[in-house]
Amino acid sequence: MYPPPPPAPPRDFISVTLSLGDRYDNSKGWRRRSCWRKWKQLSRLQRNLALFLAAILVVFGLLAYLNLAEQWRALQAAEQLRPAHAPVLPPPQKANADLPSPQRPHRDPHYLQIGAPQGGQEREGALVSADVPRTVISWRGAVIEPEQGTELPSRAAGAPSKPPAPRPVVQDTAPSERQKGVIAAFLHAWKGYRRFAWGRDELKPVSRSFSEWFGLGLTLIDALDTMWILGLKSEFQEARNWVAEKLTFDKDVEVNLFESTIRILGGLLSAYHLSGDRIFLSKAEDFGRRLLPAFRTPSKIPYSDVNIGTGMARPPRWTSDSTVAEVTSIQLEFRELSRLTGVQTFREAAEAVSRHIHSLAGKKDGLVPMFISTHSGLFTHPNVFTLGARADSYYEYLLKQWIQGGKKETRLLEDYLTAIQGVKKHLLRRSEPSKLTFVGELAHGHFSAKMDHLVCFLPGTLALGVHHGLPAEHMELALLLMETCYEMNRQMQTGLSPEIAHFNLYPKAGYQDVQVKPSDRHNLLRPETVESLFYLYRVTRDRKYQDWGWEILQSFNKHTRVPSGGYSSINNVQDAQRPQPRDKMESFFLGETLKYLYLLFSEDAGLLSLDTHVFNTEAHPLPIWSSA
Ligand code: DMJ
Repeated sequence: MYPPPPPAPPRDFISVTLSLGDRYDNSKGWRRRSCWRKWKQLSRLQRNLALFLAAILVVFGLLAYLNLAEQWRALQAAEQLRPAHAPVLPPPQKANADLPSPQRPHRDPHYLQIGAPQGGQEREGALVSADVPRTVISWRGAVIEPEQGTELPSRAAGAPSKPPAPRPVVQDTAPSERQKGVIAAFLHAWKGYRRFAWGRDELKPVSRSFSEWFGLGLTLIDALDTMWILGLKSEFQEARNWVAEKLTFDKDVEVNLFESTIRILGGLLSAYHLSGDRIFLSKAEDFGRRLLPAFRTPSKIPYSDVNIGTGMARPPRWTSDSTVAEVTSIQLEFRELSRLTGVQTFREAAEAVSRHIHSLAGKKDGLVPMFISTHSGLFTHPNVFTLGARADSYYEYLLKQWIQGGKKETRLLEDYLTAIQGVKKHLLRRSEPSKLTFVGELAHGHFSAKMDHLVCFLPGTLALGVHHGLPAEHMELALLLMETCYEMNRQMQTGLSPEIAHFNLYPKAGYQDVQVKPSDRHNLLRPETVESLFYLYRVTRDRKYQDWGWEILQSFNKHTRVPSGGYSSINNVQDAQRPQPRDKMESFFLGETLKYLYLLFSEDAGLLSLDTHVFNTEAHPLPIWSSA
């Protein structure tokens, strides 16, 4: 006898029985009943499991659908910007085996030694070029989107015909003593760049080498118009020849859209404007085309970075957002490029951004947050407001675009006026003990008495607005802020401003108005204070502004000048004995700081008059259209 079978264990699984012999009845009623019966036979655990799996399937399905829809929208957006003509990049080539990586340009290649250009007076002692080619490496074949940075955007029907080559602009009178001081400083800086960093992005004056950021001769391009304005003809000609013979954008390199627009595009456009040499315009157009893929995003808010060889664009590595100041401070350059070339795509892409931001919610009395999503086109990290890093030139370009376009685009003026009211309402305070007016920051309703040196562009911009007919009360604020920016320099042992200042809000015995944290006490040779001094002098003709600028130039000479050539940013503005050079000369020292100093010391208000020119945020003068 067999023992009786044990009781059946509880069923923790789903069993499916295929009863092939059963009569097949395909009626809907039978199927419904059968399914229902099977469902009832399942244990509670099995039913819950099945429901859970079904829910997961629904969620995944929904996500996949949303993702597909997003990609479809992005494709349509890209389609609208896609140029009509065929790509003009050469076919892919093999990467040069000598290069450390075929994918990315290497930075700081200290092992490479380079020489000054042939034929100049600085050749003895110059290092010999290792002559490693770093040009076209290829685009990345199948890995990348097949959109090349050099595709030709279509010329919009009815685009204006090309304007005639501009008339050259130079100073007729001999330079003043102080202007000669600026020329000497420029030549000293140029000597270092020419000897140790020729054709490279930045000079490292202490180590007598160079650093690369984009690998596009950044300092040389940024300095072109300064040489023209300072009357340094042979230096300009030599640099011009480098642009004509050596500068190529056929490179697999990523550039930051904003930085390369204001420095390279702006530098080339103003060099063209001043000299009338078409090589600069043709380089500018080539470069501008390679930047356009950055605008191919779902929202048309551009990505921060774009590869000028492959046409691949992307957000920064640490976020999917772009910086508000960056996406709103490229319009002067793209609009001018459109005017000169007749290619409307440049203007349309850049203006779509400012129009979008004009109508965007999330501002506080005209003040904008610092970040914006390229995906949704909405501000992110809301309720944080500053006039410093990441927001600064948004305000500057509202005013300057309005001026550039002949004061017709009232939306820009309205946004600017509203924003200045917003600054007054939310960000202005006075410090103790000297009652300096400063611009602080607001984070979620909490005021911070912190002001970046970058904010020192504001007195100059306010004065520029007043010159163009904006309210006189803006000038009152400009005068007060100029005083503050000067004090940010004067109160330091070196006479040079720290990167960030904190202001005393309450009287404290023995405390000055300006306090500096150890992490903020560096100086990068930035231009903002002297930029504003230039505007203030043009508008008021008060010589104290020239004197203040002269003091600052002396401080640069005393604490940042490197004997073998060049100037270096420093680590500690509070230690005149040991300012600690950081071994880097930023390109804007030549592009902006020295140019504004030279113009500050000029008595000729007609030299790059504020009525005929507008300076981009890298100090490159562009014509005001009504006067072009
Ligand atoms: C420059 O590149 C420009 O002036 C920009 O607007 C801000 N940063 C530097 C100078 O400080």
